[in-house]
Amino acid sequence: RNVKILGAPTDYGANRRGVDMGPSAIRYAGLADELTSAGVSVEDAGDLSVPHHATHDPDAGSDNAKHLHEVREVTTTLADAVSTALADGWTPLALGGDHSIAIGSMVGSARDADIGVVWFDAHGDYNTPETSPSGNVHGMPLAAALGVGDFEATDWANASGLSAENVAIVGLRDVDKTEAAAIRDSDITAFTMSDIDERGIVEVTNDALDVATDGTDGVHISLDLDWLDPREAPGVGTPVRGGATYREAHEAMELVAESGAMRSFELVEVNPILDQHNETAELATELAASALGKRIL
Ligand code: DIR
Ligand code: MN
Ligand code: MN
Ligand code: MN
Repeated sequence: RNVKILGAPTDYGANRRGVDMGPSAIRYAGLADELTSAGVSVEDAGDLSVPHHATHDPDAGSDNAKHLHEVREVTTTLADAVSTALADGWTPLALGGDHSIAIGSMVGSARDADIGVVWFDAHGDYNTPETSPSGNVHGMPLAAALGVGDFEATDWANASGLSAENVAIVGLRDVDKTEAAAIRDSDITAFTMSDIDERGIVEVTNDALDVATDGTDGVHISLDLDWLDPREAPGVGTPVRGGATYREAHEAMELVAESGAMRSFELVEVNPILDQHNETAELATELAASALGKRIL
């Protein structure tokens, strides 16, 4: 496999600063070497250009969807980079940045293909501007890509080759009230932490991969590091207790690799400012290696 690293150093979708340093933190943790040792050939395309905080238009967004104008710029840039990388035979690996970058990953990945998505996250990320209690777009990327609610009118945010029947969320444990109802009413398949407790990570991950591969050309894997328990991944903006363990996370990523279905990939929400000794970025690089085929023996 050939992997193209695309840095997306943005925090416009998040509730706090610092997540824009995620790409640097993940590179510093040794991502390229880790992937090379996993037998993957890697090219780092550097960071995409992201609107500068000092120069963006503060009036361009609204309280319902903060910095939506900047998110749109990042989305368009990343979507083009992802679809070009795919056309050139690469597996794109986007480094966030907050989870709003997933809009660009999905739009790009689904431009010339039907895709599924497996979304590893504590959160549903299915808010819309009208349901979001925070106005932060990192809580909305699945709704944006699927064209739900207000996002029906934002063509740039809709992933053409993606439908809700092929989306599986894994590890839910912190969902807003209206968002929970919307997820239940949608065609998304959602596996909560309780499902993992009851059925185990292997069954749940394989079910999620079945949902995402059913009738599609490939799968976008979105890994929000807050999927893991904060004991393993403290450097995230919205930590929630009771997340996936270190071993569960590796096992899930190994199953992703075994499925052979990965089309595109992203690591998001690593915030080194909130971290100690860059451990969340180090964990992200390890998990990326497992998802791309690294094995113990
Ligand atoms: C919350 C937090 N549901 C929101 N979302 C996060 O702002 O919509 N997603 N942190 O990863
Ligand atoms: Mn602003
Ligand atoms: Mn998320
Ligand atoms: Mn999250």
